[in-house]
Amino acid sequence: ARSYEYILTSKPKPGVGQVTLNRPKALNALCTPLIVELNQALREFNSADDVSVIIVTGSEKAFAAGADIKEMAPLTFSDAYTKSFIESWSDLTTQVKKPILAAVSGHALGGGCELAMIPRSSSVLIPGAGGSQRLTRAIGKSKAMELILTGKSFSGADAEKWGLAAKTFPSYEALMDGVTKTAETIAGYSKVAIIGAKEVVNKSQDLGLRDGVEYERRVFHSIFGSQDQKIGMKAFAEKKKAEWTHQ
Ligand code: CO8
Repeated sequence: ARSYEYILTSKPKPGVGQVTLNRPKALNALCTPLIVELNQALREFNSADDVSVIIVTGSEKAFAAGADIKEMAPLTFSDAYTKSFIESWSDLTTQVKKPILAAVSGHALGGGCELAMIPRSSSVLIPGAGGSQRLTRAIGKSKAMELILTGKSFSGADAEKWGLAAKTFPSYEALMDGVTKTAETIAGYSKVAIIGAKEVVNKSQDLGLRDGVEYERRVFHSIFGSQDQKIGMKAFAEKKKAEWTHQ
């Protein structure tokens, strides 16, 4: 495996790739080189034949304490604007077709929370990595407005209650165990199907209902062009376990 400065990569289970943010001294603050490495690792897992699903996690103490305030402090408008500061973050969400599970423990602040959605506005900034758009779609306008304007922190239990997080766990060990099991379940399916499923769910965020349903149907139709559709349906009829070719 390639060696990185700010992240670690591993394959904890068959079909599962994991990126662990590893900048403990800064509580995983998201400096630009970290985002570049994260992009690189995600791109590699995205194209790796032996990976179906990706876990992104931090440490027990911090998922990520937000954008790197020390990097941003001296930044001028012209630097930020002309060098498209933050734009590399978009790669994270647009270029990865395989499902990503965020395993979040400890601080997930500002850009760290934006990364996990895949807010805390503190005293200086507004969300810059899509948080105002994604959070509002995820939990509704009034709750998002309250959180973004007050910069109030919230717990994992709140995140689950609002539908921002899929699940909460009582401890860090339970979190990592639970997320790995979920990843294994996903990795047990055909890669063609899970990538299609992620694509159609994400489309629901951009399209109106009628277009979204049509889009889903087109992707559904296209699945009939895969080997795994034949394999899966034949296995069902024969009451056997499907042996996916991921083709
Ligand atoms: N950036 C840079 N360094 C950080 C950051 C950060 N966001 N957070 C923590 N650190 C550093 C500290 O400076 C400290 O370094 P050092 O030891 O060299 O002084 C080290 O990490 C440990 O931090 P603390 O000593 O403060 O640890 P505590 O346990 O006392 O406190 C907290 C933990 C509560 C997380 C505290 O560190 C904190 O409040 N951090 C800032 C959190 C924050 O405001 N985050 C939002 C940043 S702005 C943002 O993300 C907006 C999104 C913009 C768009 C996204 C694209 C980038």
